[in-house]
Amino acid sequence: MPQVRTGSLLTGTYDPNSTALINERRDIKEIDVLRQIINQETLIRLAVLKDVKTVVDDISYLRRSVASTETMSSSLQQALNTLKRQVDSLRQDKTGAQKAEILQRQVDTLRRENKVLAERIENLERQIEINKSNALQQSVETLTTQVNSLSREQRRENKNIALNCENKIQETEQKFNRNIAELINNITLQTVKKGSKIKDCKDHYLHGQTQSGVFEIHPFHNEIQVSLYCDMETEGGGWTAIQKRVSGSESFYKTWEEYKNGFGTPNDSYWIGNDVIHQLTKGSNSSLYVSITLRNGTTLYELYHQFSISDETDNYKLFLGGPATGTLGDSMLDTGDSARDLSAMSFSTPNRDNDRWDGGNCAAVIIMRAAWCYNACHYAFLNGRWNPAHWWGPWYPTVRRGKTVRGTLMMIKRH
Ligand SMILES: [Ca+2]
Repeated sequence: MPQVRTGSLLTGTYDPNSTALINERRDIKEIDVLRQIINQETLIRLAVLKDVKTVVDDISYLRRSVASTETMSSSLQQALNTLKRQVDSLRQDKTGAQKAEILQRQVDTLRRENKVLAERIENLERQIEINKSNALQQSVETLTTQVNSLSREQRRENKNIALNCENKIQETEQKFNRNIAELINNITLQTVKKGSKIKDCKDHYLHGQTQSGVFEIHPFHNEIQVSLYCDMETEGGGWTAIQKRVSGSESFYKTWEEYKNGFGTPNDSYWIGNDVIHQLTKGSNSSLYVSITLRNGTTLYELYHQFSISDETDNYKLFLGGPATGTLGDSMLDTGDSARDLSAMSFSTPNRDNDRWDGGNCAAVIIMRAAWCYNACHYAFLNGRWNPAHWWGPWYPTVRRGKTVRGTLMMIKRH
């Protein structure tokens, strides 16, 4: 650094050409140069100071950073140590696993207990359901018992009602029947009074005739009057006898015309006539009652529920229907021999052969010799010759020979 001379400027006089002045001037220049140098140095120093300060600041910062880093490092170290200790502790401490295992076992135990509890809950729920069901069942049984009890009571009540109804119905029916009977009697009486004809024995019976005997009927609803025997006692009464034999006084060896119109006497023996039988049985259902009184006093009978004959143009064909009931047995309808069954057979007389026997006329041969609805020929035949030797099969096989017969009766009654 240059030396500065400061004394000359403050002392002497001013002489621009003096050596002193010249020296002064030279010194000023030097001072200026110095000043410039100083200024430059100052600037440099300032710059250096600034740099130094920056460096110092940097150092300070670095120091703080180092300190901070050290602090952090220390903290990290501490944390690491802690972790190490924890790791060691974890490594050395087996109880963790054991605790885990214990915890696992506890968890398992709890699970099992939960399962047991769940099962218990389920059982309890089932028991509740069962109890509910039992309660319902008991309720249903109780209700059923009550219903049954009510039903029994209702049935008893219904039975009583039914009995009462039945009694009332019976009473009503009886009253109705009585009224009807009275009405019929009144009508019959009025009919008789008006001159209308009684057509059969049932009319007489309904008119109040209850004693059997000979009556007169008007089967054709006109003036033609027929006398005949009415049975008012057998099977409810009202039976119209179409054939009656009590002795051998009347021969039944008759012609077609005689059987058509009838013959004999109502007090003894007779045939009512085929036209009358047809008239009485057409258009309504009738029953046929046959009886044979034997010489020993026994009377046998057979009742056929259905009976009628057609008219003359159809040869008075017989229609017979069951059921057949009685003590004679059936020897007309279903004999077991189709050549002897008589239903659907036409009427034959000694002078008119309508039978199914190709060998001749059943009504003309010596053991019959009387009219009948023959097939080829018969097991039942009530018009046979009274000569005991010549009447075969009045009612075979129950009554085989005419010699055992005391009397016969054929009666009809409309339903
Ligand atoms: Ca023949």
